[in-house]
Amino acid sequence: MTAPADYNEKIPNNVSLHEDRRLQRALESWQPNFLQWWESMGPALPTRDVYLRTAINVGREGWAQFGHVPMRDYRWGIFLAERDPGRRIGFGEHKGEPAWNKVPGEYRAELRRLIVVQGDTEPASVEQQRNLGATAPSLYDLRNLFQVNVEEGRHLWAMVYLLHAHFGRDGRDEAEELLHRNSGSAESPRILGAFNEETPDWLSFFMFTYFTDRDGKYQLGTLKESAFDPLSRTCEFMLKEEAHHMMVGTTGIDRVVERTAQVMVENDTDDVVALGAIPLNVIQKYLNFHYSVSLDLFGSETSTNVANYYTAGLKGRWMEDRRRDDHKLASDAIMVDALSEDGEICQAEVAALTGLNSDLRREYIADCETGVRRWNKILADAGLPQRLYLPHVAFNRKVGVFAGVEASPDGEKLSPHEWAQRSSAWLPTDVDKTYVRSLMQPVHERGKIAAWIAPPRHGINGKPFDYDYVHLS
Ligand code: BYC
Repeated sequence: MTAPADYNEKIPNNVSLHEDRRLQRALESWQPNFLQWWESMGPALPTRDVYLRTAINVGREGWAQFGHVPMRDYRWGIFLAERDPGRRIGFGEHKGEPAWNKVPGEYRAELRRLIVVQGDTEPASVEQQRNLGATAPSLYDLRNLFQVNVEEGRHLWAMVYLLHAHFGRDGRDEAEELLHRNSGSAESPRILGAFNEETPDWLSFFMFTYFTDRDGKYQLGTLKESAFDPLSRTCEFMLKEEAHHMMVGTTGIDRVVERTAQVMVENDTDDVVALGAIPLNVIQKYLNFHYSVSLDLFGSETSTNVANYYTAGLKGRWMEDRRRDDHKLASDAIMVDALSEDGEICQAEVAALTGLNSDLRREYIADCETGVRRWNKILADAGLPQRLYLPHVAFNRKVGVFAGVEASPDGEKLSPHEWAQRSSAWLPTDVDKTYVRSLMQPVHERGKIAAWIAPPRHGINGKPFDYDYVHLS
């Protein structure tokens, strides 16, 4: 059984932290550094309090409590999903053996690496979103931004707990480093590419929460399968929080598309620039950018790292227990994206183990398509013929087999010269970005909303749209 959440402690937790004084002291000495980081790199807009959800236990029902809280007093805690004492490893060469509660010496470096990479993305996203509060389209959206931010902060705590509890001095050093690397920094950038990009406007924010947070969902889904039970339980609970981030992205883009469609129909024009909405081709360009940098987050099409992670039992597949195979994959094959000898985009058969990044990316792509269908339904319902689409997997890639080639969103291979001439039709230009930014005038008045986005269908936790979600200071 998991201990009930203890809220009397300095660090709320359900891991009986008080029973391990050394660990508790180590985490309590990391806490002021975290708070200092939050003050200097977290949300810049000054607020008195925000209507936030706080995790209070991990049970199926009632795990969250809602209320107005000053953000600096948010109770970032350590919560692991309930322990199943009989859990067995579901894949790899240790399949069928009891799950591990301690890190096996031979896998220490790999596990630490996975936890550090995961941990690094969490504060990175908070840094990327630091200045968005100043241009929020409504108090509802402002509140959602801050909710995402505090939960990414909690996810950092989740990874730091694992590092402190299971990796000794190296783990503590890594936990410090997580606060020292910064998104976009020239000297010490965040580890993965997408987390060094800017999130300068709310269209980018919604695209980020749709496409990049969704990579988080899939990566956490594979780590939830891990033989290392504390990592598995941590990720399981993080996934519950992640669902809200998905909702913010999906409905955020819904509402942008809805407003654009409305302005197009009312004025019988595609050119909505003078009318204060975001043109569909600009929405498509932002989509192209965020989707392609998020595809990079899955690593190379073939990777011995991922084969080793799987065989060792550290990182499984999405929905591992629903797969109908031997969960070892030693003699299986898989088709992956590739370049032929003459450089054409094609498919190649590789060992299933080395192709696991491709397997996960494929699951992710299928999920991304559901969003596009939703947005196209909004356009169809408005009576418009235009449609959004996901660009080809080779488009604008910086990691993996397509990093060395240029391709159009249709998957046509281009010479560097053609790419230079045509890419401004597919990726946001300075003009597009300047226009989108010009729309980002803050609407911090209760019940009001900016003109470039439709209001949401529902408020948060049963509250209406015009609820006082945020009190500014
Ligand atoms: N940028 O063998 P390869 C989230 C590195 S998002 C820069 O193909 P592998 C969130 C790679 O590390 C989820 N470098 O890669 C979302 C390796 O370097 P080393 C985050 C990259 O290991 C929104 C080398 O290239 N979690 O939670 O099979 C808001 C060779 O690559 C990139 C995870 O990613 C890149 N894009 O797989 C908040 C889960 N891609 O080790 C939060 C943990 C690869 O040779 N991470 N490299 O120095 C992993 O499972 C794997 O490390 C990766 C890559 C999936 C990232």
